[in-house]
Amino acid sequence: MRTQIVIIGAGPAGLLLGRLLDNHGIETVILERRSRDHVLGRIRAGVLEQGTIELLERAGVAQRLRREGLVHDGVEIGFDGERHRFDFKALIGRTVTVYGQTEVTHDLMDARDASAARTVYEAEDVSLQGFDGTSPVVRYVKDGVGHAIGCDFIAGCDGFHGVSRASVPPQAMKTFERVYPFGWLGVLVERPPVSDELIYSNHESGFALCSMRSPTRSRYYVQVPAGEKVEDWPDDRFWEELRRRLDREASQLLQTGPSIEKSIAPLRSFVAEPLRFGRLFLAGDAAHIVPPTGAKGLNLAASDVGMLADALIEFYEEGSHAGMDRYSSRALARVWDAERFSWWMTSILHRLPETDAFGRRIQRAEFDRLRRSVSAASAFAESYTGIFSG
Ligand code: RFL
Ligand code: PHB
Repeated sequence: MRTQIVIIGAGPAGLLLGRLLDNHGIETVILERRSRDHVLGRIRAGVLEQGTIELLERAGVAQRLRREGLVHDGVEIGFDGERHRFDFKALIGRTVTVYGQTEVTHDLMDARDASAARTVYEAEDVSLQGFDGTSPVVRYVKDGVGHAIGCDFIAGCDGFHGVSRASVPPQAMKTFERVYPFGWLGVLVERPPVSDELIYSNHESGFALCSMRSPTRSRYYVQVPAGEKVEDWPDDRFWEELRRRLDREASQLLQTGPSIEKSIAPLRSFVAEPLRFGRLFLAGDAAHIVPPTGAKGLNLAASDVGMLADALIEFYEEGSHAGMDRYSSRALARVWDAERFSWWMTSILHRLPETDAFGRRIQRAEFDRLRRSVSAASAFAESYTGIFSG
C-alpha cells in the first residue's frame, strides 16, 4: 500500500497534523500503538494558549471547545500562605483557555472518523525504513499480520517513548536533558474547583497546583519525590498534603471527594535536535519534553504540527522545499523559549535539592519581583499565554 504521509502516533500532535493535511487533500495514514479508548483515558494537559485555539479553529475542530472551554484571564501564585493574582488580560490583553487534552483528542478523533482518512489503532512493531533516501517505508503488524506502507514523508508524533526518535542514528542527533528528582501526583475529582482560576502554590513541603476540567470537575497536583508509588497515596493522604500546601482560604474552600483518576508523572526537560532527518520529521513530545509547570507541552506539540503542516502543504501545492528546510530551526526557536520558561517556573515553585535557606530566599525574591514589577509580571504573562511565536 502507498500514501503521501505516514503519521506515527494518534496523540494530539498526530491527529492535528492529520486533520490540517486532510483539509488540503493530502493523504495520511495514522499508526497508533494503543487502542482508541486507551488514548482517550490518559488525563494530561488542561491549558490551551490562544495560538493553539486558533490552530484548532483552522483545523475545523473548535466548535465544542468554543462552547465548553473555560476562558481564564489570569492565574494565581501562592508563596507560604500569601497569594497574588496575575491578570494577563489587564497586563497584556491575552487569556488562556482551560479545556482538557482528552477533549481535544476526542474532537480530533471524531473529525477523523467522519473523513475518509485511515487510522490503524493497536498497530504493533511499527518500524521506519529508508527515510534517509527518497522512498521511505513504514512497517507494522496488525492482528498478527505484517503490513508495509510506502510514502513520501514520515511524521514522528509518537511521544517521548516512541519509535521515531529511536530510529534515528545517534550520531545524527544531539540531545539535551534535565531530569528532576520529583514528580507530580495528580488527582481528578468530581467536585467544583477551589477557585475560578488556577492556583500554583509554593510551600515549604513542596509544590501544589489547583486546576480544573469544568465547573464541576477539578484536577489537583502535589509534588512528590521521584519513585513514589500511587498505591502509597490513598485519597485521604493526598487531600491532607494538598491542604497543607495551600493558603488558609483555599484550604477551607477545597471540596474533596473520591478520586476518579490518580497518577504520577515524572518531570523532565528534554530536547532532540534537529527535528528533521531526510524524509522523517519529529513533532511534539517525540522531540521535546517540558516539565508541566508552564502548561506548555500540548501547546508546543500543536505549534510544531502547525509549522510542519504549513511546510508540507507548501511542498504539495507549490513544489517548494523551503518550508520543510526551515521547519526544524523555526520550531526549535519556540521550543527553547518554552523550555526556558518551563524550567524557570519549575525552579521557582518546587522544592529542589538546591532549595536550602539561600535557595528559598531566592524563590521568595522571584515571587516578590513578580508581584511588584509590572514588567516582570508582563514578561511572565507573555510566556504563560504563549505570545512568542518564533
Ligand atoms: P502523546 O500525547 O504522548 O502521543 C503520542 C502517541 O504516540 C503513540 N505511540 C506509538 N504509536 C505507534 N507506534 C509506536 N511505537 C508508538 N509509541 C507511542 C502513543 O500511544 C500516543 O498515543 O504526544 P503528543 O501528541 O506529542 O502530545 C504531547 C502532549 O500529550 C503532552 O505534551 C502534554 O500532555 C504535556 N502536558 C501539558 N501540556 C500543556 O500544554 N498544558 C498542560 O497543562 C499540560 N499538563 C502535561 C500536563 C503532561 C502531563 N503528563 C502526564 C506528562 C500534565 C501532566 C500531568
Ligand atoms: C492541568 O490542568 O492538568 C494542568 C494545568 C496547568 C499546568 C499543568 C497541568 O501547568
